Amino acid sequence: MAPVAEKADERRSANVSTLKAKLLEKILAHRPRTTKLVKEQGKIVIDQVTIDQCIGGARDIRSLVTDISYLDPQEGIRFRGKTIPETFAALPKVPGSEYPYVEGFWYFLMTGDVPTKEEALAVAEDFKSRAAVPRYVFDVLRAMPRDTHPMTMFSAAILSMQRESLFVKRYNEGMKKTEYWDPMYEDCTNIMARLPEIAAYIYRMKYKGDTPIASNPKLDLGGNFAHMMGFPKPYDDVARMYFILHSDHESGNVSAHATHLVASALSDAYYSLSAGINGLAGPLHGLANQEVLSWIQDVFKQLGGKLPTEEELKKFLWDTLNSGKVIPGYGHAVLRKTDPRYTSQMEFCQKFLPDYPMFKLVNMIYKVAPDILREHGKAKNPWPNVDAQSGVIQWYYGLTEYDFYTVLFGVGRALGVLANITWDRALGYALERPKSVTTDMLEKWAAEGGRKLA
Ligand code: NMX
Ligand code: MLT
Repeated sequence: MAPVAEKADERRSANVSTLKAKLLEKILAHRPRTTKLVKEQGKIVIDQVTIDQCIGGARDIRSLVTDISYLDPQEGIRFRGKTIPETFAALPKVPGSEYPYVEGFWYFLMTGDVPTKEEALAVAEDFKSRAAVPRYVFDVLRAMPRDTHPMTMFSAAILSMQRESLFVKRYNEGMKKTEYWDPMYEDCTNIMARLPEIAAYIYRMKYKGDTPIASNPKLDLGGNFAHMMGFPKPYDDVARMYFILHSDHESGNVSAHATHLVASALSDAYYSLSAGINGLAGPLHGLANQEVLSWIQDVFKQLGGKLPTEEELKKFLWDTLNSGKVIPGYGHAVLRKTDPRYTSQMEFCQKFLPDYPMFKLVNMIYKVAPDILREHGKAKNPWPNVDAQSGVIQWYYGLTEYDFYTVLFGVGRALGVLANITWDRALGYALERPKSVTTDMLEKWAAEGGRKLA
């Protein structure tokens, strides 16, 4: 039996999507820039590496390239040059909604151009033609113990589809390097089209008595996701907002970097995204949104379900820090101000759930936590990140199974990392292979005042 992606590819072969045609145009225009940089300006120095960066997680070392998003420490993320409010304002909106088509956002991330409504709708149609999840994926999920973490299920489901890879098929047949992007794009689009149903299936199977809801192909990605999750409006808007906000955070974060690293070995998009999702599952990364909710629940539990006073909250924060734990949802490796993704969700809450006690508590934490973190004296950034706010919205709309929150992050993050690895192949980015050194070497170079560069 031919893999599902192959069949879908045949169906579409006569009808190259406008997105793919635009992408090719962009790739052809971009390639000479990369070639010139490497061939003519390749030895120009743009950074240096210190011992603390070497031991300390390569923080801030400029050694990755992406044009899909850029994270400024003060301003926050820009997707393709646009801030979050600019992005939401520019993209075509789903009828009856204030939020854009996720499919239009995919077009935007891939090409850098804001799509027209027709172009966004063409992507939505293209996604629908690719959306059928192979049956065996559900069998894989069903074979796992029900108490398996949903991120493990999500990653395994993605990996299980690896036999569908068109990149592998074309690679084995033999293709030119300049063609790599094409089957990569196909794999990435096939995956993106299927993730909402896979995520919703995990949710309904694990938490809702094994009652999956069939996809409604009339709906856009966000609307269909809300439908398959079983949540009424305005959860469709929550999904659209959430997926777009979580999509991309330049290339150095763990999920983007892991995806890029694995893809750099010419591993296909299934292997690569599964790796990225595994990175997202760590508590210092995407899992923090689940941690925030369980931590907030603890605050309520300890205080008999009522909102704490400022003093009680301060004590709770100090108790958390003094027990050796981090304040989840606070701090960031790059940002040095409140994450604009936090602000965007806060504005949503102010509009739709201003009096919700959990939102009030999140605001109280925002008021006291930065000063406490400053006094604590460790975190370089005392301000909240995206995860400090996101769970509250989910909880309000009935998604209280917080173990699932990182899967939502993962569906959104796939938009960014899949667009990135398509471009990696388009621009022929190399196998990633940094050089390691030994502790003896570091000690020797430290004693000499630095490594002597030839
Ligand atoms: N609470 C307590 N301590 C903190 C916090 C925090 N929220 N943030 C940083 N620190 C500590 C950190 O553990 C480190 O301690 P030590 O020297 O003992 O190892 C010290 O401050 C310096 O860390 P930074 O350089 O400020 O942060 P780094 O770049 O290493 O890590 C995070 C960034 C985001 C991992 C870190 O701020 C953190 O652990 N935050 C809480 C978890 C979280 O919210 N993660 C989500 C990140 C966003 N996302 O979605 O991925
Ligand atoms: C992300 O969205 O990936 C997180 O904020 C972590 C990061 O950027 O390092």
